[in-house]
Amino acid sequence: PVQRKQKPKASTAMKKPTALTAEDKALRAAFETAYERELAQSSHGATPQAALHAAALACRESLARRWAATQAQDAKRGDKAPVRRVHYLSMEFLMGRALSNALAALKLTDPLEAKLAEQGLALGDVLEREPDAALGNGGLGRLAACFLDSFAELELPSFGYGLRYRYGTFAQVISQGRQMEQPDDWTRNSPAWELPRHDVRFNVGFGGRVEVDASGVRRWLPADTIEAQAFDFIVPAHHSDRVSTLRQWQATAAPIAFKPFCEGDYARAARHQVLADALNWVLYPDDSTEAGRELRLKQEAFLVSASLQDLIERHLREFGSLHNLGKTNAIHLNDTHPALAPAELMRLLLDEHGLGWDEAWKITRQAVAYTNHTLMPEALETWPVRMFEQLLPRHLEIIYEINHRFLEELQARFPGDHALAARVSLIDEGSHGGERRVRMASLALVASHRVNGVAALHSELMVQTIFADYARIWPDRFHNVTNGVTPRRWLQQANPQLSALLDSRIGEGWRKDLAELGELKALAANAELGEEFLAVKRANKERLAAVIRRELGITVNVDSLFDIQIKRIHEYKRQLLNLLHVISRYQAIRDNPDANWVPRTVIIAGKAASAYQMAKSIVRLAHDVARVINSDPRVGDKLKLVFLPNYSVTLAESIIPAADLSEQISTAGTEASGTGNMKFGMNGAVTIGTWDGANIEMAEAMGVENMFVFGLRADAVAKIKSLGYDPRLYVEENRQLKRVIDAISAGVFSNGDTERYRSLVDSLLHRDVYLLMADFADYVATQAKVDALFANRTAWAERALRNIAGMGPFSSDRTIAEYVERVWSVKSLN
Ligand code: NBG
Repeated sequence: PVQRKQKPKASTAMKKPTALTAEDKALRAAFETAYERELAQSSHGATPQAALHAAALACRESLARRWAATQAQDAKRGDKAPVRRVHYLSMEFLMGRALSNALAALKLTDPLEAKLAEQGLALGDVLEREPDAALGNGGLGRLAACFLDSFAELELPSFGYGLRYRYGTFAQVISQGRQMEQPDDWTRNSPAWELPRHDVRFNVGFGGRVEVDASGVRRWLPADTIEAQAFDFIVPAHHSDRVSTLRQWQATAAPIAFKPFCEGDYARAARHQVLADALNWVLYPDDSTEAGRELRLKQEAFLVSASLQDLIERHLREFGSLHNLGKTNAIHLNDTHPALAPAELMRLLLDEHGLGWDEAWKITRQAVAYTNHTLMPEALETWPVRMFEQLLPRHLEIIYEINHRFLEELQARFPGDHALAARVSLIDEGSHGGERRVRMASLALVASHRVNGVAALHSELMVQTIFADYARIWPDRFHNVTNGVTPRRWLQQANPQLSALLDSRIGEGWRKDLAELGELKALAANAELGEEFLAVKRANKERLAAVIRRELGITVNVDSLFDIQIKRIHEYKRQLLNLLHVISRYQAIRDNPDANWVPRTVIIAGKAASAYQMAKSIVRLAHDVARVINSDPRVGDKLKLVFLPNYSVTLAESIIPAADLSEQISTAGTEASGTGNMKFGMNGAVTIGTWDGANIEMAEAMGVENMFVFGLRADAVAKIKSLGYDPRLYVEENRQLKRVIDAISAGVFSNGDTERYRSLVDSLLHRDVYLLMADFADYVATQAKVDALFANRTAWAERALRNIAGMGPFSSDRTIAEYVERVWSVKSLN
């Protein structure tokens, strides 16, 4: 049961010992036994690594029991349940660490700490050893991980489905200011979190041909089959015994071929093994290159096929028939990566289970829904028809048939509009001289009963731009569900001191229902609370400063304003604009070192996709600028620039609680939502941001006067571009900006090397696709307002508290509740 809020009078946060139920005690005892049993198997005794392993296995045992109970409950729901079982298909799940979350959910943190103390170990040292499961690139993958947390919390019958990559997203190493990528061998030392399901295996076919028998029935004869085996990652709820599941598929190697082996042809004997292994090797660190595209398509097909076979098997076990599959199951496509799902579902229903086209299509349309996560047109996946012919010939036939029926319907509704048909067809006919390609977004759109964007502005622009034609065809299909993040990980666990402070003022209810943060609004002007908030913030900043010192040997002033931008490095996110501001501030400080500067520490972290040269150049510039500024004695601690390498979920958990200022400065209309913005907000950072993505809804929720908003809005951006944007005009007009650009060009930060940033500067001066030049002046002026507010402690604290107070709507629990209401409930089918 959740503790309702009780408001202590005292201003100090008191830790109440929570009463243990009989069940809690039993769980504790089971945990301790399991922990000791596992630890006894360590060859080196109670090392932190062994303790981590034992604790993870002991937690897993309890979670496995909860898992079985959850499944048993769900299996009994029958086909009258108002909410369908959700199958969330995603190529990325950015889970981070799991142990501390599991301990918190199971209320086992204290018992483990006590056990460890007996062994002379500290909990922190043990938790530190867990590697991040970094099976995602950025926001999209982390969102999926937050959703699993909310699935459990909201007791939603569900499965997340992904691939069990052997290597997560690459490890970023900085060498002489440059990013290098190294494989991230996350399973090597990982505690045995996952439950291997030896009995859950499915075959997935590739290649071959389609045969038609005498009665006209089509049969796919794949050339290769690879077996998928399930590994479950169990995610506990915090306020009930329910769990959710991330089921990840691993390609298991078929045995060696015996004949070639006997003939001494080992390569051929092991061909299947290499094929299988390669499927699982790597999460693509890069969403923009052509490299390995065939393997990527295979990965997508593998994920989709294994997951849907699993779904069908479960469904048949529960109901014995497929006719109600769409009414009892939702299949959610996290972006277009799993968009093969409707084609594969059709194939399974038609070819393997003998349904007719109309019934199979009806079921598919009921089940499938799709979320779009970006407006960048280059991110809309397409695959050469040729590749489909080779790898997935039966799927291609089905896609042709879906397309044929769709275009016929279209012809009836919009007679003669051939241009429309060509634009929306599932097949791009290669009209621009290219090869014919399958458009995955079109497949997702045609097959889905609901399609959504991830923030209000994004959903609006989605139907006005990339999906305008489809929105005209099916206006009711499109809607919005604004993203959210799990407050368990991002506030409760990342920031225990702030959490305790919140408990002391508004009670503990926010831990279950984040909307209760709204109660803080009435207290925001309370000076005493403000001071306590600042003390918590300072402690968090000290911790981060220690990380910076350890990682980089840089000492930062914890009383300076911590100004932080952490996210994938991308031109549209405009880390470069941030750097331009830093350079300009540096120049101003050098001009006038004795002025009353508000000291600042600018912190950046993020990975650049390995083939994305411009992003890598921005990483390098950050290092070059940091080297010059940080070693300039005239600057001292008035300004420091820090690039923290190898950004990860875990690093974010220590950075975010320490932030004063959150940089959310994408060109308006480009950031679909953003979720970092929300994590910062709930940790009491003030946002400087553009009118973009979820920044807008955050501003509205907290009162726009509490955010530092700057820059052109999306409509102005579109207008300026249509009128013919010339970045040079802005540079000519603005001395400060010109001086910044000139310094980069002249090699001030590159030891006199005037070539290093030539193409970066050229692109700013001649194209500036993301309008940095146009937004620079307003950005710098707004940063000056930030300084002024920060100089006033009480005013700053009040502002930060108002930010927290406004963050209630940005829990992923609210997001998932909306998906249930609008997409996954049975009612949404009508
Ligand atoms: C990202 C967007 C973010 C958004 C997350 C989660 C992709 C393709 N998209 O703005 O860039 O917050 O998705 O929806 O990674």
